[in-house]
Amino acid sequence: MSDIKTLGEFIVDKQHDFPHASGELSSLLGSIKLAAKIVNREINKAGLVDITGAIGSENVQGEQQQKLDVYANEKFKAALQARDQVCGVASEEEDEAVSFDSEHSRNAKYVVLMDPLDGSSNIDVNVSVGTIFSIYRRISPVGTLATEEDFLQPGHRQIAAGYIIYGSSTMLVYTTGNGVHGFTYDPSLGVFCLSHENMTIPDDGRIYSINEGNYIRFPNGVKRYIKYCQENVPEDNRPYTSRYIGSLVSDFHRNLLKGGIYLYPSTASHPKGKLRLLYECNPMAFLIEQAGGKASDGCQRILDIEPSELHQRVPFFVGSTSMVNKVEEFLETYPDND
Ligand code: AHM
Ligand code: MG
Repeated sequence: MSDIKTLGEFIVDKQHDFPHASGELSSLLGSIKLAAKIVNREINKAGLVDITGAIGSENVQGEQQQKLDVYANEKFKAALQARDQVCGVASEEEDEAVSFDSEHSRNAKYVVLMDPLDGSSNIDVNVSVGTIFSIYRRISPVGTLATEEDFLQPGHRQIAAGYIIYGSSTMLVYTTGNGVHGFTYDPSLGVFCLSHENMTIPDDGRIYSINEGNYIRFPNGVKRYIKYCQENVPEDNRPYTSRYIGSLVSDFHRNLLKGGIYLYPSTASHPKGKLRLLYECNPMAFLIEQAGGKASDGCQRILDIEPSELHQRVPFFVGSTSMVNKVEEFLETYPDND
């Protein structure tokens, strides 16, 4: 029992690692932890109560909102608003960023960007989904309402990021820039327990994750890379294994543990890629770099991209460093107009 370390204890222990050690970030992470437990409870009984399926509305990006998307969004927003550290949130499920308007919210120092339930189309078929979050220090003066510039910061300014995976077990994985740490939820105790300290991704891997149904409209370099993955070169561990769940958090988590690459390039239906820079790609990029891997849009480091809009999309290549380097090499060698 004495060997068990809870997320709460770990955060307090590591408080000196936080760039702005004051306990505020610990408290903020505490509210994410609480919302995660509530959402986890609901997901676990998804087949039993009337919580699966579409709600009949679309988000600003024209996607069908699922009941659980909306539920998770409300729970995370409420948990973040309830404490005094967050002045505003931006979410995949909100058209605009939300500035919290109360005296203590105006005095708060942080903004949170999140995808409250990523991969939610998988809920109805009992496949793992996740929550992704990203935390920045605000730019606007304390004492005022959060403004757009607080949310449109490049990823290298993140001070914390993480995800919760609601899988065969539920895990919370986060970084504050001092390594990546994973906690498994023990439902009997109601606590997240440290299970994966200092997670690192192998420099090379043999798993590639991509929706190959879109192959015909992929950029040339990606097509060539897929063929490269499939070639029979045993001394190079090829052919690689293809694994695609269609739930970013799950695909990312597996590749982080085993080594591999996740790719979502531009496609016919998503010419700029499908995944959102601010609350999907940036937090995953921060995590992967902290774990020793790499994240790129094909030619540029994800964390260096200057965002121009809240729901901006980018092509996304993330995982083992050698594999991401290889894709970049293919994209450069085989441009689309050759
Ligand atoms: P969502 O935020 O609407 O759930 O979309 C993001 C999800 C990712 O989790 C997943 O990797 C990807 O979309 C799957 O897309 P596709 O079905 O086009 O392969
Ligand atoms: Mg999403």
